[in-house]
Amino acid sequence: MTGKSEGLERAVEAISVADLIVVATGAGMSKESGIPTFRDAQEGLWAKYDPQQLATRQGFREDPARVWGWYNYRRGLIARTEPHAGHGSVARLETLVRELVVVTQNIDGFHQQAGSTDVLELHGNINRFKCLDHDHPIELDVPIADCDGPLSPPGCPFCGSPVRPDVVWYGEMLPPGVLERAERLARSCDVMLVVGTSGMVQPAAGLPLVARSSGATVVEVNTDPSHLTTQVDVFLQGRAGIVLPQIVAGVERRKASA
Ligand code: BV8
Repeated sequence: MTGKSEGLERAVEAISVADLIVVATGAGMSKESGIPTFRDAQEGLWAKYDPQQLATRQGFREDPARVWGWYNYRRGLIARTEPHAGHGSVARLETLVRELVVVTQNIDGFHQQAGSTDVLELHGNINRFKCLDHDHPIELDVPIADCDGPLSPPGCPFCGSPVRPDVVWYGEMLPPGVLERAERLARSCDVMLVVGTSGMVQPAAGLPLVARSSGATVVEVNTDPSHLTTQVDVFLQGRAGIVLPQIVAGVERRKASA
């Protein structure tokens, strides 16, 4: 690991000459938008539940109203806030380099909202829906209910089974082709910028290691050391909303002086 300014310079240098950059983000990327991370204690009446119990098929089958109510609550949080400067910096960086793909574990859609044009959602999207039993895509508008508690999910218009969010729950496989594309990108990128992930959830947590072993420079931005930190090239300790604009400013300075 290196000192902060030395690390920042090294990251800017690697990014400035890269052909392909992958920006791999986790829940910490949206923390400064006011969205609690998975490791944060849950708030309010959800405090007594473990997200890893709620974000499961079994949890939904056991108590559809509890899980559907939790996703409705989270949809409300996301709808009431917006992407922050860090998301905007990732979108800006895309315009400064040859090719940049965002590979996110987040389901909030903030990268797209901030202007990133190539976003691979490993774990789906909270505002997309399907039915539990047959994955029928649910095109109808699913309004955010003004309640913070349990809520019964609507029935699928095709088969009647409960509607669920189109997200990847624990114990579920990632959508076909998504992991394959993510691994292809990890193997071929020149730089992987890993932002706001504890590196605990597989298979997402394996991607930085694939990138590094394939010769990429791996740069991590996190407020705290993560499960990945000992295996990255550069660790920039700090908030995404502060460090990412610093990286982009450095890349812009290099481009201006080139
Ligand atoms: C799979 C969508 C094959 C839903 C999510 C036993 C049985 C079954 C499975 C497993 C098992 N053991 C292991 C597994 C595999 C399991 C897994 O990895 N479990 C872990 C917990 C041990 N994985 C799976 O099940 C995956 N599927 O493997 O299929 C399979 C199938 C069956 C059996 C075996 C294998 C599917 C995983 C997907 C789960 N769905 N999300 C929803 O969101 O509701 S994951 C969920 O956690 C979110 O997507 C979140 O993004 C993600 C990961 O967490 P992080 O993003 O890293 O967030 P976290 O809170 O952990 O950390 C935040 C970080 O940000 C911290 O480091 C913090 O310091 C930092 N930070 C905070 N603020 C800031 C910041 N950084 C920068 N700036 C800041 N301001």
